[in-house]
Formats: sequence, C-alpha cells, structure tokens
Amino acid sequence: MARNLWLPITGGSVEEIISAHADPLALLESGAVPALVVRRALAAPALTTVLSRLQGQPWQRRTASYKTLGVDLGAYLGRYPHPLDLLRAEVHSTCTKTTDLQRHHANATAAFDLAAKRAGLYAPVEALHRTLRALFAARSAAAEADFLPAPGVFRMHRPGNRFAPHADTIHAAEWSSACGGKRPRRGVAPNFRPLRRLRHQLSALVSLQQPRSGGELRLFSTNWEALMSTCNQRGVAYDVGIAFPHWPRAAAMLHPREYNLTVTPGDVFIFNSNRVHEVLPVVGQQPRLVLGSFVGYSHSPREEMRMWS
Ligand SMILES: O=C(O)CCC(=O)C(=O)O
Repeated sequence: MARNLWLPITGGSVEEIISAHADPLALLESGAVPALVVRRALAAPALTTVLSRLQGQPWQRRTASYKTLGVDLGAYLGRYPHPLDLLRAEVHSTCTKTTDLQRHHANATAAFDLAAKRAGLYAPVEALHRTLRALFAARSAAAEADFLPAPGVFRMHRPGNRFAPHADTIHAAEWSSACGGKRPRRGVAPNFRPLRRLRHQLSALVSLQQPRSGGELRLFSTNWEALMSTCNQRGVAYDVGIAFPHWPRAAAMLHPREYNLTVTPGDVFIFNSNRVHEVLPVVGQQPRLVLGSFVGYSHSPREEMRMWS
C-alpha cells in the first residue's frame, strides 16, 4: 500500500542525493519523503576522535528532553555568540549590504570553527554545514549570506530516555491561540522573535553513537498546522514546539504515513520537524548520542536558511 512507500532518500554523499533529486528539501517540505540520510558523512577516524574527546565530559550527565535539549556546542567551547544573538544583530544591524552581513557572519563563525577544531569537535559540525549548504544551494541561487551556520547541540539519550511525540516550531503560540491551552512560557519566547519570519523548520543531525537497541526516530506525515486546523488533538505548546501527549490514539484515527528511521554513527539525517516525530526509548546501557541542530527557512520575501541551534 502507498503508506508503506514513504521512504527516506539515502545516498553516500549529499551530491549523490542532489543528482538524483533536484530539490530534496522541497520533498521534505511537501511530505513526499520522511527524511534525507547521507550515509557516513562523518568518516570513521573523525568519529573516533570526536567520541574520544566527548568521553567523560561533565555535560554527559544531562539527558535530552523538552526542558534540557542538550549542550550547546558554541557555549561549551565558550567562543561563539549564540546563533539567536547573531540573528538579533542581523535584525538590528546597520549593515545594509549583503557583503557586510556576510563578513559579520564569517567573523563570528571563524573563531568558533578554530575553537572546535582545536577541541577535536569540528568534524560533525562541518558535516552538518556542508550538507545543509549543498541542499540550500540546490534549491536556490540565493546568496551565501542567506545561509547562516550554527554549531549545534550535543544530545544524549540514556537507557530508557525518549523524546515523546511532538512537532518543532517557533510558532507554537499559534496553537494556543487557535486550540487553547497554556501559551509557551513568557520570557523565553521573545528570544525567538528574530526567527519568526522563518515559517518552516528542519532538524539536521549527525549520529555519533547508537544504542544497541531502541532509539529509532519515528517520523509521521502529520504536520502540526494540519492538526491545528481541526484542534481535535490535545497539544501542549512550549517555546520551540508542541507536544502531543495522546499521539498514539490520534495516529490510530488519522492513519498518517510513518517511518522508523535507523541510522548508523557518522550518518547525517535531516527531516521536516514541523511534522510529528518521536525518539523511541533507548534500550540497553549504551546511550544514543547526536549532534543536532534546528534549521529555520523561508521562501519569502527571499530564500533564506538559518541554523539557530
Ligand atoms: O534525536 C533525534 O533523532 C531527533 C530529535 C528531535 O526530536 C529533533 O531534532 O527534532
């Protein structure tokens, strides 16, 4: 049945994917495919280095949940302005020319890149940037300044940890206005104001370590805006998304297409996080470890893509 044909696009390189599909991001946006996977985008030696550098870091005690997304790599290295600060600077910037903004971004990222290289943590960041840049370039002739990179966030799922069903959006307050329920916390939401012009959202991640069992990413074709148009599912809006506590029951009624994505360490995987998704509980002692990022993008008034975590 068609439901079974909802399959990710996979390739050995981002170029291979683009040569087979002119605009892979459009396929994610329309929901034609659940995910893009670049197999082994991070080579084994680089992966080994990164894992050895991460061993025993104190932040590893933190787990990934809605409240604790993980550790911001830029903050961890202490050398990089938060991507939201960059966006704010851009909004209030007196730089009017694209080239000025480009220089501003380049200066801000150069110090981080250097620090990450010195710490032996740059390879997964570079794999994410390379993949997203190529996908962005495939979709538009937009200026390089219209792609803003960010360092990403390390997230660790320990035994039993999961990400319950949710959709990611910085427009979650719209859910509360349309369907009721508490609005996302004040005080945090304003930080996302510079992002509001970006309507769509992707999650882009590098798998660094997989558990022996469990920890799959389960993707559904249902977009949060479609759920908002009927308001017949309970949704709990928070700063960067909406949780769906009764999702299994909703899914049994809605029959969305679904796909359980299994990746191997070194794979880059990208999906449309405006659609409902969850990470299944990790089974066994080996944690699941990713470098993850959120990516906002828009088509109008111009094509732009901003990694913002
Ligand atoms: O860790 C993952 O595979 C995905 C986590 C998630 O929910 C997201 O990045 O939006």
